[in-house]
Amino acid sequence: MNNQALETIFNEIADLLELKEESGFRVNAYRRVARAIGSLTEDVQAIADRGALEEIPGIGKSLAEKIFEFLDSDKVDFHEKLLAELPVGLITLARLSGVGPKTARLIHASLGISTLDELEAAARAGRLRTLPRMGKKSEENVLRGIEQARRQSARTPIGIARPMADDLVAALRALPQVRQISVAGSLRRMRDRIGDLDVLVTSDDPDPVMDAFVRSPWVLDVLAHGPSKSSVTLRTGVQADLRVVPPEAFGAALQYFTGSKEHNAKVRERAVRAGLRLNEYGLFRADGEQRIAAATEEEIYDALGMPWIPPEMREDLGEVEAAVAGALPRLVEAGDIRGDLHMHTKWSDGSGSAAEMARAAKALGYEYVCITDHSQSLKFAGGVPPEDLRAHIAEVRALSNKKLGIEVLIGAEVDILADGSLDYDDDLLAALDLAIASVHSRFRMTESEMTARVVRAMRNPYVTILGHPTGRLIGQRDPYALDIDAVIREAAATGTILELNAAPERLDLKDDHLRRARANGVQIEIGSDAHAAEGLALNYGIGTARRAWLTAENVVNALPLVKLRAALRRKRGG
Ligand code: DGT
Ligand code: CA
Ligand code: CA
Ligand code: ZN
Repeated sequence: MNNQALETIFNEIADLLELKEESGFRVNAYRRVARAIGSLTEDVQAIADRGALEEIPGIGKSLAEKIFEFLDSDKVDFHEKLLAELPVGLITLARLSGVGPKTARLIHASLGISTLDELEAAARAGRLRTLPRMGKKSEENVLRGIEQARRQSARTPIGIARPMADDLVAALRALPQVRQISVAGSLRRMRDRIGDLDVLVTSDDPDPVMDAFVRSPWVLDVLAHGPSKSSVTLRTGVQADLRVVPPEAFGAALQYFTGSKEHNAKVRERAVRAGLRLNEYGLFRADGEQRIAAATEEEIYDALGMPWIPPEMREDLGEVEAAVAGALPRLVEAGDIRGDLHMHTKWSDGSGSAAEMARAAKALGYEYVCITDHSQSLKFAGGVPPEDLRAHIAEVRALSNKKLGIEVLIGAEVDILADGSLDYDDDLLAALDLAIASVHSRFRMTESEMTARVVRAMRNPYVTILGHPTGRLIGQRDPYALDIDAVIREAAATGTILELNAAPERLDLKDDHLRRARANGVQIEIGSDAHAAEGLALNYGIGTARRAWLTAENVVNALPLVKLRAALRRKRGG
């Protein structure tokens, strides 16, 4: 849990510095380190013990000292000092759409406001309009921002929930009384936001398992404590349910607690029609106690005349009917992915070199990667000027496939400017293997303006991929106003590939949009958007793709290199 705590602290430092409007470089340095620590697979304590902290990308002497401080005292002095200056609640206020750091500080300094509730009361009472440059309209914007923030905070983004669940599972797995263990619920179905964590354990001796669970160090509050079910609130504010069943009922319980409720209702209906009864202990004859299936999910589905249905599909969106008809698609899986086409290096706001990213991708078993740094206008993210990009193209072309064991392509994540034109000339784009066009600025346009902007970019023959098409940050920023169906139609008409950005805070396009894209025959690129070697994982993206029933045929980076190159050239007519 050290890593998660440090990630939070460094992110809070970045937030507080941003609140103070300190230099973007400083803010970004802390964010980068937070991200690097968050993606480590080893505890920082172990790394510190080996004296290898400074080998973590982005960590120099002063950050290493802060980590030591934390390991010694559970605190970082610099963080505490910042918190003493500005209440942490202001971070939430500054993040509201319609507020921002300057206004948040002003509101705090002049009205003493530091929480959402206080801000809401002040806005409703018309007290915000007494401040300089604030009016009735800005009060309305603030109220809208508050409503949006409340709506989002009720569920936890999967990128935050999953690591918590993994820690919990690892701790429980170590108990001698635990036989099988699995996550269940919406987390197993890979939904992008999670209501609560569900963990299922089998054991012949549940009491010690439940005791260990409710006493674990990250539990804040125990809501229920019984032999088959316990519920707690974790220190992170997220609720977790643990259920313990006997080993012979594992499959039935896993099927039941994975849900969704709608999927289970559909499955139960089939059981009833076959004269059977299904619950968390097994599949039984309706007229007696005879158990037909219980140990594995496979045997339960099989007894109901279906193949096993992948958890990501269990939303009652036609999967039961497809399974019964023998028409379940073979969903894309990690092993189908041959490369990653979206990543940043230290040429813009990443922390590795092109060769380092390539080697890390090679270690994942990939055949190719594409380096896609930010374009010139994105100054705060180290956007690359055209002449530098020319030099990078030459450098990447000189990287040897033989030596690295992986093909390195060169592209760019090029900004879509406010009018839909691109941040590099066509000549330069033509010299790249691909261009991902993304919106990174001027989010507040009307739907028709934004749609026209994006569509114009897609009509450029050198725009290979539309990056993170809706711009959402799960739990932090709503998608911008965009007619997604018009964008999907345009993608189909122009042969533009749509991105499924696999960064856990984005997952953009989301499942529902991906289903519509698939129905329109649009190709999808699943890209990590990694900013360091550790960020190359695509697991959340693949889970999301599976929720949309995507197969390897729908995914452009499941193609072998030769076919990929052809696919990338298709839109250019070459
Ligand atoms: P969440 O937590 O809101 O993200 O969504 P889930 O799907 O994880 O829902 P949760 O945690 O309430 O329950 C986990 C699963 O357990 C759910 O998907 C289906 C099953 N389940 C829970 N309560 C009931 C119930 O009252 N009836 C049925 N049929 N299934 C239930
Ligand atoms: Ca749940
Ligand atoms: Ca639950
Ligand atoms: Zn981007």
